[in-house]
This record gives sequence, structure tokens and C-alpha cells, in this order.
Amino acid sequence: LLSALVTAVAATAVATPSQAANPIITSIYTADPAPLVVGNTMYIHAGRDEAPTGGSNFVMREWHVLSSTDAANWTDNGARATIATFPWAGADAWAGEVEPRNGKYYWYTSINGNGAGWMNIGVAVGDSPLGPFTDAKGGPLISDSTANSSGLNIDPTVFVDDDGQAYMYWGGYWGPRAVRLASNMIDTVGPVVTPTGLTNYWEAPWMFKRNGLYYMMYAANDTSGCVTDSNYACQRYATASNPMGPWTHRGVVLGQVSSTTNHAGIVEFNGQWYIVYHNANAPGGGNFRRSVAVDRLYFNADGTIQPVVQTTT
Ligand code: FUB
Repeated sequence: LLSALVTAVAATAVATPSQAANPIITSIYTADPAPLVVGNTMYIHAGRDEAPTGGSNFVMREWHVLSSTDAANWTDNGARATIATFPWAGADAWAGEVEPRNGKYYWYTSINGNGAGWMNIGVAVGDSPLGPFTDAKGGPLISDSTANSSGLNIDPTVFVDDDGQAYMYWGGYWGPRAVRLASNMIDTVGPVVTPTGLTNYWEAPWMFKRNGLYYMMYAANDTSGCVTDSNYACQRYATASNPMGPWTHRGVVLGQVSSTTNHAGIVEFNGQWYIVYHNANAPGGGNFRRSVAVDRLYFNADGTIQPVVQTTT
């Protein structure tokens, strides 16, 4: 009887995992994950890496939606948006994030403007986290001609505050940028500004709020506590009492991963916090053949974040 009881308890423990085996999907390569919780499901909107073995450039033409109801068992729901979703776009299905509002799901993403500047930010809209998604604006939300020219228009993160005001942060290589969004979620309001305090910012911002405090996580590639080789990146974070900053740098959340790029999102799901990121750990993986990983994230009592322990199996 005792051994039967032990077996039953063990089976129960196995049946209720809350931690994925990493990488979570190995049938394709996936990158730039953006987690979103809707009801009892965690969705991850991610680009698909299609570079050949040994490739030295990004080949990205579509975005997939991954989903799970337990953060351990993941389904690839296929390509739910592609470059063709944006009739004005030409290439480069780079990073993005889906933000819900008023029963709609807005997918902000980085994409080549097919002659209208190198990288632009487009926005598609759908009725569910799985889409289908269609171009919401008929052209870029942010393009080279509408932002300052000191960096790339990539990696948008969008956050809707409790009062309904929406904010978008983005930017790669030479500094972050921020702007307010209109309630229709497809127009900007006011000037594009350069937020302060995001120490050693490189790319890939991710904004969220916890216990009234605003958090900004972002990729940095300095060798002052971030990485030992500046071809790689870590994830630093900052906090603020105002969604437009100023920000106060707090430290490194996620150290160097096995891919040169480091791009992550943070989400609360079923009462636990998770960090979703990518690495090169899948069989045949590499810097342009990345795979999404999920790990637990822990906060200290004062709101600071404990460094992530990367699980690789
Ligand atoms: O996936 C293309 C680019 O690599 C993203 O825009 C960056 O964040 C980096 O992950």
C-alpha cells in the first residue's frame, strides 16, 4: 500500500510541472519571444529563424505563436503572421510583442519597409492571441523618417497602464526611444523621447509593472558585469515610478546565453513569474538558429529581481 501511495504521489508531481524542458520547441528555430497570458494560457509570440546551418545573417519571414496551459508542455500553433501580413513590407520579421486592448490583440513588430527605410515598426491586429492578424495601419507606425536617426527602429515593447494610457519603447544599437500611443493603439501621441537611466542599453526592451513599480528589462553588451565578450549580450533591468522614466538601473537579470543576441520577456502565469528568452541550445542551433527557453523568475521582498538560473535540459 505504501509503495502504491508513493507511486501515486510521484505521478501527481510529474503531472503538474511548472517548468519547461529547454528549449521548449525544437521542431523549428524560434527567437525574440514575447510572452502574453490570456485566461489559463501562456502564449509566446516569436519570430522563426530560418538561416541555414552555418548561416551568418538572420533569415526571418514569419512569426509563430507558441502556447501552453502549464508552462511545461508547449504547442507550436504555426505561423500566425508573416511579412505578407504587411503589404508595405519587404523582409526581416524581427522582434515584436502582442498587447491586448478592448478585445483586440495588437502585434507590434520590427520589419523592413521595402524601400521606406531599413527597419520600421508595424502593427497588425487580430481578435485572438492566435490571430488571424491583419495590418492595422496600412503603413509603418514608426519609420526612419518619423523617428530620430540615431538607431534602428526595432524591438517594440508596448505596455498599457492601469489608467488606460499606452506606451511604446523600442530601439536598437544606439539608444532606447519611447512614445505614448493613442487609445486606438495604432497612432502615436506626442513626441518621441529618449528615456534616461537605461544604463548600457543595446536593444530588446521589455516593460511591465509589478506592485505599482515599472520595470524595464533590456539587452546590454558591456563588459562591466554584463558579458565577458561584447559580441554577446545580457539582460539588464531598471525600475521607475513613472512609465516614461527616469529609470534607475538595478542590475543584470539574465546573464550571457549561448547565442550572441539576448532577447527576453517577463510574465506572471498561474501565480509564478517566468522569464522567456532564446538561446542556441537546440540541436543544430546557432546565432541565427535560435530557440525559445523558459525559466522561473524570482523577486526579492524589496522588488529587485534575482539573477536567473538558466536550465538547459
Ligand atoms: O531577431 C532579430 C534581432 O536579433 C532582434 O530584433 C534583436 O532583439 C535580436 O534578438
